[in-house]
Amino acid sequence: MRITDAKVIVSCPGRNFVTLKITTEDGIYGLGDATVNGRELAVASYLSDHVAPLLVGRDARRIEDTWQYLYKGAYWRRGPITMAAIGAVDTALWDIKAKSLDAPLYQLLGGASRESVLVYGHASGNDVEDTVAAVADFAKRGYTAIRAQSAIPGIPSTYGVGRGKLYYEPAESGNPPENVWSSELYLNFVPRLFERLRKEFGSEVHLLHDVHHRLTPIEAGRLGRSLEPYHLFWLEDPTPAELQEGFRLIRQHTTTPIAVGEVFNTIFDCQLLIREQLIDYIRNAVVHSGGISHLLKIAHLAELYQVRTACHGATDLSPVCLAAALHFDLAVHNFGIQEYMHHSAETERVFKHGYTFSQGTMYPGDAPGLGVDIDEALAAQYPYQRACLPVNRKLDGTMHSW
Ligand code: EZ4
Ligand code: CO
Repeated sequence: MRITDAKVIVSCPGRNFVTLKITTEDGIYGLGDATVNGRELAVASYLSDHVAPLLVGRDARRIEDTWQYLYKGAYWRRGPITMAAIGAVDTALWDIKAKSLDAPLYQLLGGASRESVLVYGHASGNDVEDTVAAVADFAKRGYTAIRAQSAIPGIPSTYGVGRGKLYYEPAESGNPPENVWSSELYLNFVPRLFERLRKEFGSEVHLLHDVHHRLTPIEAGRLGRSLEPYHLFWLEDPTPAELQEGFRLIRQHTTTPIAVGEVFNTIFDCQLLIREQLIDYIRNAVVHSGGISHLLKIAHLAELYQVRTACHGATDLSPVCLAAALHFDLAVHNFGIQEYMHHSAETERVFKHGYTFSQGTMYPGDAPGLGVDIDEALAAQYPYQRACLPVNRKLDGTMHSW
């Protein structure tokens, strides 16, 4: 089954997406998401200039060999752009293989380990009471796991505070917007938010919170400890994770579960975090971590150490990526939870999908392959629009992690 075409589709139906479409000689095609938020054109060029010419003529059935060919063959290993490109190829080849066998992808990954996939949504507000109302709204929609973020009094802009109820899109057109940050104000505020949320919603609902890489390990330890009475499902990205050893310090100070990994590219970014049981949830995305093939290796390592999976699923991960994640989530034994942010109406029109949401869970559907398609003619009506993620400065102007 030779590959005859590998086409890169860049479009902006509500936001920018990069999609790879691989076609074979017998007419079967597969899709892969290659979107890296704010750096879309770099992956598009990597794919069309450097990868597509290598794919034409290859046997589409040889997924692992193609993965190793692109990874080892580039010489320059790892990195978000390379791994997103490899991830797109890998996902498209899994889609093709599953379609050619007339099976939904999860059947090729070992079959269903559960009936459906637990998901969480993002609730956010401009103050504590606004956030209480947003969490109530998600609970009413059937969510049993809800991430809560609130604007911090005294800081004009805060990560995670959405523009719409179901929709959170941090990228903005033009050059990066500048946010302002104070760890001191944040650390004093967040426990008050979760005290209020537990009072309102009781102990059953799963509450999550994303620190977005903004604290030092000891600050994260303090936050985790101060949130223990409110028993969070997890505290996400408490500190930048380039220094995996930093998480030892967090573990010494708190039993609040820790999740990390949405910016990771490979198993090498998390192998120490997993082997030392410094985290509870590993959040690598299908698109940014080399696709289904590499994510399975991470999940299998994590299983040995009782670390569960929790794929990144923000709005900038396309419906192709979400579908791939849902098949993976349904199949792997050590699945924990899946992030799910609704896509815009334009995105939903361009990407037709079989996955469904019901009562706080999702199901990938039983169509052959990923169960997702792209309307190329419609996608062409939404040309790329330059957009960037924000940057972040402390109150005194010092650059900080966004
Ligand atoms: O900021 O996907 O948990 N979700 C997140 C996301 C990320 C964006 C970056 O592109 O942290 O909202
Ligand atoms: Co996050």
